[in-house]
Amino acid sequence: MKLGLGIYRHMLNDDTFAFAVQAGCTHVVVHLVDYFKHGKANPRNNQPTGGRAKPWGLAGDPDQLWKTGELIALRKRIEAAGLKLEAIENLDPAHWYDILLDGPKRARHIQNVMTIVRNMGEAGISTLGYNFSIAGVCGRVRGPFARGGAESVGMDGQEDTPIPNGAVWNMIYDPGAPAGTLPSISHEELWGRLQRFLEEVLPVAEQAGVRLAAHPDDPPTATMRRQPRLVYQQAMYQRLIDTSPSPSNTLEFCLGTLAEMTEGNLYETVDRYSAQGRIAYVHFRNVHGKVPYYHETFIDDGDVDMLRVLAILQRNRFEGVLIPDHSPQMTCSAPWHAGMAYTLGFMRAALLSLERVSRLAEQDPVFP
Ligand SMILES: [Mn+2]
Repeated sequence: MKLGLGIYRHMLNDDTFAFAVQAGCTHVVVHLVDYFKHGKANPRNNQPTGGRAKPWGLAGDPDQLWKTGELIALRKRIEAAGLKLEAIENLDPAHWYDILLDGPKRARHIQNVMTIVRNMGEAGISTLGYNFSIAGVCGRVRGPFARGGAESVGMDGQEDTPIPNGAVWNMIYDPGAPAGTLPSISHEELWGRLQRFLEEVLPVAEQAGVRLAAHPDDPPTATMRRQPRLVYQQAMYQRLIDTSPSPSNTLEFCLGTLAEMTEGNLYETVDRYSAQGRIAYVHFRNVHGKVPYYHETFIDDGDVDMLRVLAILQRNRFEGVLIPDHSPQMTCSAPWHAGMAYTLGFMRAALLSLERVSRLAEQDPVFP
């Protein structure tokens, strides 16, 4: 298994790359969507926290798709810093909102995603994380919930505020949209939209050598803002896998989100999906509680035995990248960096000790 860091768009610079190398990372996952643009709900020195129903900000330019040349330039900058670019995480709502909404621009948006996937393949970037969600990440509260009063995020009850027209995935794609809110749809309707999307895009992805990696719904409630969620229980990932046997149909396996779900045994779930070889990369995060009442914790301080999770992944020969998902903000002048460094140090020690134990066990059959 390999250690990586997820980097937000506004932090894609040499200082962040150096920070990743210093913390023992060999890989990075990058966000090209700027979640922090014109949004008052998201402080730029934290994960995008949003509010219960406050948008993260404005989506990008609908006519500016990520081009092969700029993707190659980014990959080379990252490689020059001594790292590998493992994945791009999340599509820009501006490029694909009518796929999620089944709107009039759907055909063009399918072409957009195909173009992005082809450009990624040409640029040598093999994984695209996505989140097939209408409401996106929302319904969350922020507070001193983690050990020692560290600021973290969580949920404090169901969120049913409807989504205004012109917004999807918790970002605004059309600031001039008429007043009103998005009508609710059924779970089956949303599954149908995902299935059509995968049927159309997976063949192109396969040909381009790119994996699409699906994040589960975060927070994983059955509905959010009166819209259905797709993967809000651990067993529901199987339906997504079973949608297509394509090797490009993979998972962005978010342990924190899976742990927030109300049903299932997380260790069995990690075993089940890692044994199928469909995990593209892992979001490594710990939480306390379940939806709709949970909060994010320090990596060693939540409900999940993260060492046991790693041991299961190793047993099933998962060889991909693990990145810290979010960490509580630590009390110092660099709260995000300190939280990440703490998580990465924990992960690095855990991976080294797993490796050591398996080597010792090979040398000495009675060990430990
Ligand atoms: Mn995640």
